[in-house]
Amino acid sequence: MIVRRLQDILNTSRDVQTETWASRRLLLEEDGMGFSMHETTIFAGTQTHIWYKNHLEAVYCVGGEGEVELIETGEIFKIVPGTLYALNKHDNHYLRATTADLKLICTFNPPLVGTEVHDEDGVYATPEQMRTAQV
Ligand code: 9YT
Repeated sequence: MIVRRLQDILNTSRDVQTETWASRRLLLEEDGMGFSMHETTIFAGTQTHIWYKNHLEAVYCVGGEGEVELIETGEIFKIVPGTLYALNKHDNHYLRATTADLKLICTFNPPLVGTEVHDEDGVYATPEQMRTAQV
């Protein structure tokens, strides 16, 4: 059994930060679960372009306030605690935290390998690309 606490991974390679978010990667591919699970904070007042062409992601909001805008249709979905959204169609979108940091629990299939961050199109590299190129 794996038992891991947030405090154990802060300031390690499992603690990945960009200008708009911090992702604490509690489970990764190497843990062998078939998915990864992260505690993610989206910083208030920011917008992130996301397009997971190589992954499915489900996101459950546990704090804060924000919205997802689907780029193809312009639809906007409010995200508050208790909201789940699943990117079952590899949806191209903007994620915004509005008045307060958004606190999210995120799962990825296939699991992230480690230090993935979005490329210029909002995409995370495939596990194979991560392993071979060390993106
Ligand atoms: C919701 C979302 O995709 N935010 C960006 C960070 C990502 N969740 C991650 O790598 O943990």
